[in-house]
Amino acid sequence: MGMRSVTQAIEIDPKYVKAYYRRATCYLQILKPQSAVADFRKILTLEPKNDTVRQQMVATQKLVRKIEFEKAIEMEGEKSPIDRCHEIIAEGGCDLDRDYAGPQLPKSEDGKYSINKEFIQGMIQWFKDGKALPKRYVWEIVLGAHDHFVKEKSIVKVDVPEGVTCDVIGDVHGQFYDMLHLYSLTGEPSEKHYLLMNGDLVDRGSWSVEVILTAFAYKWLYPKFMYINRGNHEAKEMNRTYGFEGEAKHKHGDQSYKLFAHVFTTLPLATLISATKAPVQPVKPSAILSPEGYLRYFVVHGGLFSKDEVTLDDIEKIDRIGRQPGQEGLMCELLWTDPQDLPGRGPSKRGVGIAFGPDVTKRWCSLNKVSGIIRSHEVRQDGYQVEHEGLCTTVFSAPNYVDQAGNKGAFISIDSAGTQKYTQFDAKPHPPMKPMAYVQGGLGGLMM
Ligand SMILES: [Mn+2]
Repeated sequence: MGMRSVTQAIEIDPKYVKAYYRRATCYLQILKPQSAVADFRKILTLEPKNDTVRQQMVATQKLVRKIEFEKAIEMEGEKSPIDRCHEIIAEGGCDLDRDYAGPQLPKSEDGKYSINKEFIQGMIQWFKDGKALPKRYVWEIVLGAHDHFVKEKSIVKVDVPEGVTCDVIGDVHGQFYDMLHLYSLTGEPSEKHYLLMNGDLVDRGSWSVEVILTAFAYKWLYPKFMYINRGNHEAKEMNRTYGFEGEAKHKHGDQSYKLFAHVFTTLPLATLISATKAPVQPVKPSAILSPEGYLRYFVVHGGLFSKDEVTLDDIEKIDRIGRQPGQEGLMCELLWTDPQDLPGRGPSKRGVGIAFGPDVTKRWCSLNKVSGIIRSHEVRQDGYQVEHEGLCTTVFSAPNYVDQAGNKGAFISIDSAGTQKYTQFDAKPHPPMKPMAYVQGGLGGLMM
């Protein structure tokens, strides 16, 4: 039941407890905890002895207070987490633990860390053994990746030269064991093989820290072979609700979470992947090619916009660093919108952004000379789905999403002629830890 139908159910029967409960859950999911509290309270007037609901109301009230508190701190203008981490490191406040016995980052004579392939392979094994990196290494990896993200534009332009392929990966959502399986299929990033992860690496799955550290470590090592777009879950208000904040603080402390949250704002918002030679297969007369006559794809987590005239230049100019996507505007729409079958635009089923029809996609691709869009953000049973007359493809890479959707994962390989190849894969077993295990206040079960 969606928000509109539960509200109708309440109007028909104002004592319909289940409908209030369902609506409270909807409010939590669309990040309106204040409204959820009101519905919980209504249930308690009808069922004063419902302790589960009472606990959920108390946890939600705590969440509301926490959000207000954090807003107040933001107004006071806290120091940048990047500067603060550098400061703590310089003061000797984040040295390596003496008894640490895991993989070692190379260190130069002047005490600066760098990264190599052996470290990443050792780190992945270390994670598989259920172990954590020392906080210093976490910071070095996140700061190392950050230095590359801040240099990238809000839309990154990647050309695929002869002999190279670029694989586009959709949502991973903290499913570390599935991501390792996926990497075994794609291969790791290299000069012959680029990877683009299209957002929503974190939240829901309970190994989000391991997922994001692995991706960031590759970005640090191979800035020109590894690319990461921001998803709507690389954002503070989502991480607070869907587990990453709790997980990061639990594993590496408050300052580490602040660092992650800031670096998420430096992730680019979209990537334009361009072929560098003519299409090999004859393309349809209606195919849209770049000004040079090549195929090129606009890769973004959510999708297109509430208005038609948005250009690639407009996206490049978005001032993203330090900013959250919010509830409206270009950044919000890039990260949140979904395609719909009907022409035109419709309301979002999520309560944020809009839904865009096949005609909207066609007009936008023609305006920008883009051959198609590749987006993620929604589970698909086959791991991918081609819609909007071939102009809009969804790719999703979390198989058996949150341990219950039963879907396949998929990724898309693009070669130097712009040919797309889809590969599907199934879920792999993981250690016995439920999704959303780190959601604060025991609200995880409500968010599934
Ligand atoms: Mn998403």
